[in-house]
Amino acid sequence: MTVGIFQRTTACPYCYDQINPNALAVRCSGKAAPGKQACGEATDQNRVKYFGDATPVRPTIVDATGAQKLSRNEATCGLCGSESAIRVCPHCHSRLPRNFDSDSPMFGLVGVRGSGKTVMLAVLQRDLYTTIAQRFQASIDSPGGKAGLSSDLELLLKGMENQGGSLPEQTAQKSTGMSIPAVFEWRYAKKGFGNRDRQVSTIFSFYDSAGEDLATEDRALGQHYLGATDGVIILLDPFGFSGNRDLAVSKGVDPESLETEPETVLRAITTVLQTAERTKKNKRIKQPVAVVVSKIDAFFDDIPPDHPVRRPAQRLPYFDDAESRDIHDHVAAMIDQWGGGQLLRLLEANYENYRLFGASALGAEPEYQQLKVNARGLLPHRVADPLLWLMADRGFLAKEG
Ligand SMILES: Nc1nc2c(ncn2[C@@H]2O[C@H](COP(=O)(O)OP(=O)(O)O)[C@@H](O)[C@H]2O)c(=O)[nH]1
Ligand SMILES: [Mg+2]
Ligand SMILES: [Zn+2]
Ligand SMILES: [Zn+2]
Repeated sequence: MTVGIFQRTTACPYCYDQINPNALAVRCSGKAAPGKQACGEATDQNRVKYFGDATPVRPTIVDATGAQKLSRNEATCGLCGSESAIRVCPHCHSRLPRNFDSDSPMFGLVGVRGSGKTVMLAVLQRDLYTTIAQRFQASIDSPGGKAGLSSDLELLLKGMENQGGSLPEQTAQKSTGMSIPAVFEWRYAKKGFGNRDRQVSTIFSFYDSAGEDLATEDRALGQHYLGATDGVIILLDPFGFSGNRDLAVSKGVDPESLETEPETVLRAITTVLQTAERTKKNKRIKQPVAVVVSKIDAFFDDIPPDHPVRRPAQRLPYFDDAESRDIHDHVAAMIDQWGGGQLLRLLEANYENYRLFGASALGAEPEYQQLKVNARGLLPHRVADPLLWLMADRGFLAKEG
């Protein structure tokens, strides 16, 4: 028996469980039929179980036996008669974007504690809504509303932008469940044959892990997350390389954040990815992996000013692959110089499709111990490049060069 298109499953961008986009749960809209009392809002046990979220919401629609009605589009509430097209994940009850289907790729972000994930995500979120949306004439928004990580990131960004901007505190390891990831839907008109536009859409989901979730024994969540992704962004802390250790300490970087070397982190992530993908012996990991050296601003002095690693990102509505390969080569040389030759060989041996990037969320060095943004303010540098590469790699964005 072949599995038809209607049975195809894909990961929920919120809980990463496999779900069938043609059999989703539906939340009552509360627009009751005449003469009926609309369903009220109450704590949803699935939301509590998955995210510890007790926000009152209307119930999901059930049939006469009490089982959730599963639908491709809409359903009628048996209790209040309201028709609803509010599609939610049958497991975690998160609202799914209208265009959610089995082709929606999922991208993830991982990195060890202190590598700059939280700062990067906060800046990337703003970049997506502003410069990136403009550059690609795209409409980018957050379909689930701005709950969870999305709203946290917005607050953190504000804190960084304020006078005497403060950097986020260390992201806490979740004791139970996970926090709600930041989910984005990106829609735009893609130039088709004969210059005819076609509306295309993709969804991506970023989960801000505490880092040690992925690089230690407790790998279950990491496994679940990376098993669902179609591409991964790995953040590497340049200060973690043996050759930069003294420099980092002299700058006042927290020595605790330098304990795990990038190579150790990559080894752990590689194991998680191999397990998640069930990579066969002597085969390489298939997911495209963008390996990003964060905090590249701290090394700007070592890079010629006219080199693409230091030049601001393009404003043209396509991904410049030639420039990106140029950056890749330069970053590889820098990593090698910092004592990371082994890491480069690890990448080459285990990944079918990877690309190196240099990015900086802050753009200028902070006061590391005081957790203060540089007095020049936030100057993000190439934070969207890895995501754009992943999208271009899937043919979702135009690629040139
Ligand atoms: N120089 C520089 N330092 C950064 C940058 N981003 C983060 N950092 C430093 O790295 C620390 C940890 O960042 P954070 O985002 O909390 O890391 P996370 O643990 O991976 O979430 C910050 O407090 C900063 O000191 C950057 O773009 N440039
Ligand atoms: Mg963090
Ligand atoms: Zn879900
Ligand atoms: Zn109802």
